[in-house]
Amino acid sequence: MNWDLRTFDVLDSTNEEAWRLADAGAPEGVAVLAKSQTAGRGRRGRSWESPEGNLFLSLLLRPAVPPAEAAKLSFLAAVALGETIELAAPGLTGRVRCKWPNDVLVDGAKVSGVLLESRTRPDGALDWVIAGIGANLVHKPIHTLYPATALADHGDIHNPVDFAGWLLARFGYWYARWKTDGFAPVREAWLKRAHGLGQQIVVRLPEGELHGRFAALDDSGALLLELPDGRRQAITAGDVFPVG
Ligand code: BT5
Repeated sequence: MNWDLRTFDVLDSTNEEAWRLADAGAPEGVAVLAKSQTAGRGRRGRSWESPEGNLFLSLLLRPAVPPAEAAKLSFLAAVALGETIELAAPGLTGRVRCKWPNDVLVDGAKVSGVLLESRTRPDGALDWVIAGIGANLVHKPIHTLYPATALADHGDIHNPVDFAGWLLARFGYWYARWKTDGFAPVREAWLKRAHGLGQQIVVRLPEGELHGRFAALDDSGALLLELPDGRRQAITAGDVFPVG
């Protein structure tokens, strides 16, 4: 992939800028990097703390796949992020995990999140997908849904431009692989880093909580939760927490 990296000092949100560019017809490979964001966002209307020093990067992609396939790109982004963190901070090797569906953890605390947004055409075909990636290089928020960390807490100081370059290379590798070989190798790489696999978890959904064992990740990217009665339920969206 030949990335076209566009850098900004301040943006509302790199996803928002990538969205504007996509709607104006920008091609696949445009990457938007900002030093800070004034309206960084997470999933379901949540906000993403975005002070200068951290990474805020959004990738515009136009893969020729159905929308359900493109939804799996959050796993690809998490794998690429995990590898980039270990490249940037070799001392963290083995301590970087992927948390379903879209987070990367260091020593069990959230260092990074991925927000996928996409648009379909009136005929249902995918028009574009944006992979928005936030990584706490220097700063971490205090009051969060899930404990947070930053690479600097572990003694690893990196600037966002260098980190973005490494991440684009790893994402580009996995994106090419995904286009030729599909989701299976991405799924396998993600599972090697999966946080909580085989363990008891709580899944928080808008309509309530489900308790069970994180049994597997299926071919669609859904988390298979083994309920106390032994049935398996596929979870396609939600927030996962350890029990206790
Ligand atoms: C995510 O959402 O984890 C996706 C975050 C994606 C952010 C990137 S930055 C570049 C691009 N441009 C954007 O506007 N967004 C993307 P979610 O799983 O919903 O997690 C959001 C929750 O994480 C918040 O409700 C907070 O509790 C917590 N949080 C907020 N800022 C955080 C941070 N910097 N580090 C760790 N946790 C944070």
